[in-house]
Amino acid sequence: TRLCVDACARGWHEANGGNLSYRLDEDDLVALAPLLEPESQWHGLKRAVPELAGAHVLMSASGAYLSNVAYDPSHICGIIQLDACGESWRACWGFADDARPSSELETHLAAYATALRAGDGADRVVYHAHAPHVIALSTLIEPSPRAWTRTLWRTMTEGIVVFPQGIGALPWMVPGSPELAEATCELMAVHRACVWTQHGIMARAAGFDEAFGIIDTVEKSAGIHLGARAANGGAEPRHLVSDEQLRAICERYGLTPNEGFLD
Ligand code: 2HA
Ligand code: ZN
Repeated sequence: TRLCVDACARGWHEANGGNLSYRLDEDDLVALAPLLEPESQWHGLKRAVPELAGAHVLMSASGAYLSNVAYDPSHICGIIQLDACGESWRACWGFADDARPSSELETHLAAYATALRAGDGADRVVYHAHAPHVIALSTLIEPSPRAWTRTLWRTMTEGIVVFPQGIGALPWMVPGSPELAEATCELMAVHRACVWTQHGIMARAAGFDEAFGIIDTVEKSAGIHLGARAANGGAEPRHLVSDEQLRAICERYGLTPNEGFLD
């Protein structure tokens, strides 16, 4: 709820833009057991996620306004359970009045599967936001992980501290499509966040604060870059953090940066 309120106040979720999910842990399941009433009907997934066999996931609903989460949680989101093979899901709580999980459900599930395969099993939150400066910058720079990572790392010192593995970036793709899910997950095996050109950004993290924090840092540095560029007549700003300085930050804070993005 806190994340949704903060993110909506920042203008990241116009209308039904964006979506959010949380993979429940054992303690959550014990606490919520009295509330869970599985429906009998199972729904097949286009792409199976065997890594998530039997998992329960809280997911925002299709068409739901995230700004309403605090007032009307059982319509705005719901909990699904995956079957023992990770091939289909059924609703266990919420999704009142025939609401359905977000169109990005398969992207979220694939992101959890990717995190588990990458050894980041602690990642329990996947979050997608229509962050305006990210979208604006995506109309100016090429959709490559290297271009995005270097632009942001060199604009604001904190960038490499928050996302030392860099960020992913994809060219424009149809929202909610299996192609977008597939391409996002490939990049999110390495990066915790992935930019969707002219659309927004998706992140995976251990908790809600971390997921919000990654997107907030990317969004803030994208905004600073745009402002600096505009103040410089549209040209690339002249005084950016150097590769030597980026390495010095990593040394000081014991970070292992993605070497492919340093010169
Ligand atoms: O929830 O943001 O990408 C609507 C969307 C789809
Ligand atoms: Zn979106």
